[in-house]
Amino acid sequence: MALTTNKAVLAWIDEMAKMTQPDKIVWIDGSQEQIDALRAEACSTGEIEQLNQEKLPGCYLHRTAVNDVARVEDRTFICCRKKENAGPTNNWMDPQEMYAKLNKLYTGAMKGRTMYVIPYSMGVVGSPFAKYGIELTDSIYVVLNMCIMTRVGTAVAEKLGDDFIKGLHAKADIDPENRYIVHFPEDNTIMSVNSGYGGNVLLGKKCFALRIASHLGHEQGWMAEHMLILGLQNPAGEVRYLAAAFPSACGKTNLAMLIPPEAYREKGWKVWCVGDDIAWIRVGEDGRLWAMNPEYGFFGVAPGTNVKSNPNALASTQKGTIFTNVVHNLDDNTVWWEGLDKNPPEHAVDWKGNPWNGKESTEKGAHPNSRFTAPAINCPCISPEFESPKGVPLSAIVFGGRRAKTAPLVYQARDWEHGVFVGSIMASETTAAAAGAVGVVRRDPMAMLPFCGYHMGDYWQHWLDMGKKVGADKLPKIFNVNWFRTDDEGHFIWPGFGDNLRVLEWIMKRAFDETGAVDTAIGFQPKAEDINLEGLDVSKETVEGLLGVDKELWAEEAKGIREYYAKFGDKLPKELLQQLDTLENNLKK
Ligand code: GTP
Ligand code: SPV
Ligand code: MN
Repeated sequence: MALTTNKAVLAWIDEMAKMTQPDKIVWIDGSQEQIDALRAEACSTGEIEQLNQEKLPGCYLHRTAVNDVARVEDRTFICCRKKENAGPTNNWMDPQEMYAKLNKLYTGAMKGRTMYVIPYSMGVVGSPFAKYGIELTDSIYVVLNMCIMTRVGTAVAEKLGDDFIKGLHAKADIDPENRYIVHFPEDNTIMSVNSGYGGNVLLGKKCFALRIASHLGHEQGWMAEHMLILGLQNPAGEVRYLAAAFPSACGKTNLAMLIPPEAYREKGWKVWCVGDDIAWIRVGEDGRLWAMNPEYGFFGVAPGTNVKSNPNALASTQKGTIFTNVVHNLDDNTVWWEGLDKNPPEHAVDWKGNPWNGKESTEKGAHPNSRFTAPAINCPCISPEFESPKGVPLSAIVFGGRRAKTAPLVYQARDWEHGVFVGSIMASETTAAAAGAVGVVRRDPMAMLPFCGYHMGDYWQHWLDMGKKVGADKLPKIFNVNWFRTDDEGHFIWPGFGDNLRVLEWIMKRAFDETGAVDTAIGFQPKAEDINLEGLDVSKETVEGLLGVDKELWAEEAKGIREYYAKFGDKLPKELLQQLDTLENNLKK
């Protein structure tokens, strides 16, 4: 039975059903009974497998098709009416042409199948900042994931207005040649076909909460960003908040749930996780920038997650979690992935569904982009502000990427404008989170290259405009970090993970004018002795090296930035070009 009487909603569902021709339409009410029934049905068809319910209650395993394991950026489109509004960083096609193309792929795609209608909310249901959507899908896996990642069901259906975001997903034949992830920002519509992988099919996440939402934010004066949000509690008991943008698989989940080194814990330092992937940022009543996490769960990278690197993430996955493309340990019906421990199972099934012996195989058992979908409330350090509708006030914004060389451990932008420049010139090595080559350095402004739903030049201007609106005295301070510098043998020099708190401490002190800095060619930097190394086997000289700015490498970098900026033509804000001139002049000094 339909959960709403909203005519616009019902008419759209009717239209989509006529095209896709499902046997049945089922509304998702969010009840535990319905979730249990869907889990049972998906287990009976092999779509998911129930794991050891004593060790991992409510946990399930799923494997995607082997050709369908990551976001597909070259098949992701922004279809606004004017090509120029999508900009040089997005794929574009004329909306009418794209609708016609998709229509063919969707026609009859749900024959013999069930269409599930998922009413979901991004943000706390009923809060002024929540936005609602409906995802239509023929995948129970998608339904179960959406029930973890977003707030789903009857309460949302009651709130649906005519401005709800429409999402249609059909697995079709999982045909990579006909896979499309398409956004029509002017129609509040998302269409995804021929995939079953997370970022391509959980339409509330990257499609809505970033691509569609960034477009809405541009029109309405707020921001949707690819950022974690955390609260840093200091020994005085104060909690100060920051948001950080790192590209996919570059450490957001890990930083958001960080456990401080022992010497810090003893003094009372603690990190509270508000969000690990997406931040919606607005000007609050006090005139400051406030960030809220529109999601309800974590879709986190499994490999590398262990009791040492991220115990809070691991704890989050011990109940009510769906694992995708990890190793199935047949001995005790649990899961495993590279980097979980040094004890891979011998009797196991790998992510492709083949028998796998972890002691003998030279092949990876879990896909490098294998993931867990875990309820946020499972996280031991989830912030008391997680369900606060207005979010938390930001004292700092941090950008960062994965750079073997060039980018130092940390530096601070001189002011907001410089900070926007610092975000715009971000570059990072590509990871397994997107299909294609891994380890190639590319520009990824604000970690939004794959997620900005409009012209990147307009997006940078929007950042500058937000800064003017808030004003210097109330703006968060902007920083850049890099945990990934390597030595000549390719090993990471900085220990990372929990020890990143040592850098966050400096960042927050700077944000509150509690410590000094050195003015360098690229911005403000700490002296090596300003980074607390208590209890850490890293020398001051090593930190000096990590903070070092190689002027030759940076001059090369500046050249690359100038070439990159040229792509944006008239839409490149002149302030950013001036910042680039300043950088080049500083490097010559
Ligand atoms: P998305 O979910 O794709 O947006 O990724 P994310 O930014 O949340 O990245 P995540 O925290 O899942 O980390 C991705 C990979 O980077 C994992 O394999 C981590 O083990 C590794 N990683 C995270 N933080 C650090 C760090 O401080 N140092 C090093 N060397 N590796 C890290
Ligand atoms: C990312 O790729 O940045 C992710 C995973 O967070 S996905 O949901 O696939 O986009
Ligand atoms: Mn992400």
